[in-house]
Amino acid sequence: MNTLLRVAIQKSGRLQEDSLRLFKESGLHFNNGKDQLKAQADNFPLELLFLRDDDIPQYIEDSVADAGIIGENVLIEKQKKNKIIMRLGFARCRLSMAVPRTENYTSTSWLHGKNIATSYPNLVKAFLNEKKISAGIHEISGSVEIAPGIGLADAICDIVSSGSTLMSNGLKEVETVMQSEAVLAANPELEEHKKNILSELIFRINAVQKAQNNKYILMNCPNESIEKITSVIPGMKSPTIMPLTKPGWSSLHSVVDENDFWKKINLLKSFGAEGILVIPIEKMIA
Ligand code: PRT
Ligand code: ZN
Repeated sequence: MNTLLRVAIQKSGRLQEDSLRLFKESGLHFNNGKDQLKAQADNFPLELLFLRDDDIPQYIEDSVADAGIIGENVLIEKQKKNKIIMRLGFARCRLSMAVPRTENYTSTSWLHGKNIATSYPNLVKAFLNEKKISAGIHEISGSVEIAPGIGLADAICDIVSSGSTLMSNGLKEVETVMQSEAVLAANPELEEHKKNILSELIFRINAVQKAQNNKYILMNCPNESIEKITSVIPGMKSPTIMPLTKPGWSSLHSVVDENDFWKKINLLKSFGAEGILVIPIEKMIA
């Protein structure tokens, strides 16, 4: 019986660094370098397999890998027996339709009867069906953005991040087909002991993600403001309050969500808080 959870990650490319960082932050340690085919953690029952991202859904379906990290765009395009376990928040991008800048595009009906070059034929087909558009799909595996320029297609459907690739190829983005980010996917029928390892991994990734979205915050405040400040930053249960040697003042410690941090800072200052320190949290378990 293989007692290791086998997790496939991209061998090289945009997903690799963040995937490895996620395992590292979750406390997993790998001895062998990433140049090999696989790497076994020496402090957790998990083995990494380094593969091309496009192959990962098939390997998961075939149980060669139990789980994997891939772009949602690839996962959905491949239509394999994979279940999304959690979104990972990196490699954010969108799959978009683009046409030559000079075209007068006003709605999806422009696409009717046109030829669309893409590496994502299934996703494009689904989009066209939903919009009730009949168009040709020309599948190509790379450099999709040059297709209109060389007369291969009228439009393209490709991954866009900053939009600069489209711009430098004389194209404009006209429709978003899907938003994507890296996801952890798994075979839906894992054996019990592998499910348990996956659960432990998910628990750790959650703790890391939660920590990244929160900051530890310390400040000095007049005692009469403690109640008001607590209502703004209640922390995980309630803030820690410690008296300062200066009479009438306390040190207040709490946790604040990164996203509304700046909004709250001004409020805290208006309540008389001083010497505010904000510190990153490494792991957070509620
Ligand atoms: O070799 P392998 O097959 O494993 O890798 P790959 O070349 O197929 O994939 P890779 O590493 O390029 O991308 C892996 C995943 O990263 C994709 O499936 C997406 O989920 C995600 N991702 C995020 C991106 C981008 N951002 C991105 N910008 N994938 C590709 N691009 C490309 C895009 O294809 C286009 O050529 O970047 C260009 C557009 O970028 P902008 O910034 O100019 O708009
Ligand atoms: Zn690929």
